[in-house]
Amino acid sequence: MHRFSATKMLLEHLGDRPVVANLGPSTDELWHSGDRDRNFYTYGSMGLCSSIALGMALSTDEQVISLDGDGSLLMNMGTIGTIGREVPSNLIVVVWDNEQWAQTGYQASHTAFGTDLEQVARGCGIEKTATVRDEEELLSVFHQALDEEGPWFIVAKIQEEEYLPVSPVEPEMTLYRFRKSFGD
Ligand SMILES: Cc1ncc(C[n+]2csc(CCOP(=O)(O)OP(=O)(O)O)c2C)c(N)n1
Ligand SMILES: [Mg+2]
Repeated sequence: MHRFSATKMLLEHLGDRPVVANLGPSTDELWHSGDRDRNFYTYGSMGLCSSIALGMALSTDEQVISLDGDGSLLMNMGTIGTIGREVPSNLIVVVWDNEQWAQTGYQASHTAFGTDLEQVARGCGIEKTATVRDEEELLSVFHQALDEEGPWFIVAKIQEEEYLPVSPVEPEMTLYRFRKSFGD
């Protein structure tokens, strides 16, 4: 499974729901899949994608989707514990797990050596979890996540492919329009 194709697929099915993307290629590929007011790009903020999505989920009744990365989550694994503690029923975390810190030179991450982020989530009390390896499985569990209360934690195993151009995201502007999309 490739992240860009899978991101496009998820965007086609998630309607108007807010999406937070991990820094680097996850953000670039979300932008290339379709820039929208409700995309929140986390350039530079390694490890904070699911933390930001958690804060949003606790502040709105809408379902919030986090498109995180294995390396970033490994760096801030406490986020998973906090999700397990707060149990936000409207949070869906998808982890693009390429078993690498890809953007900085494809260094193998812990998930290439046996760390199982789904089991970490379960150990933190998150009951709705899955690990998927192709788009069909991902779409099936994603629909379940949209239909059933969460929090959901879905590890999507992916293979890296050539990067798309860096998206021309201007952080202040995207933050402004993202906030505005929630109304007053
Ligand atoms: C605090 C901090 N440390 C290091 C970096 C450099 N850095 C940027 S992206 C990245 C790798 C992120 O890995 P992952 O979340 O798995 O995403 P991938 O690149 O594999 O898509 C690193 C180490 C950073 N931006 N911030
Ligand atoms: Mg990675």
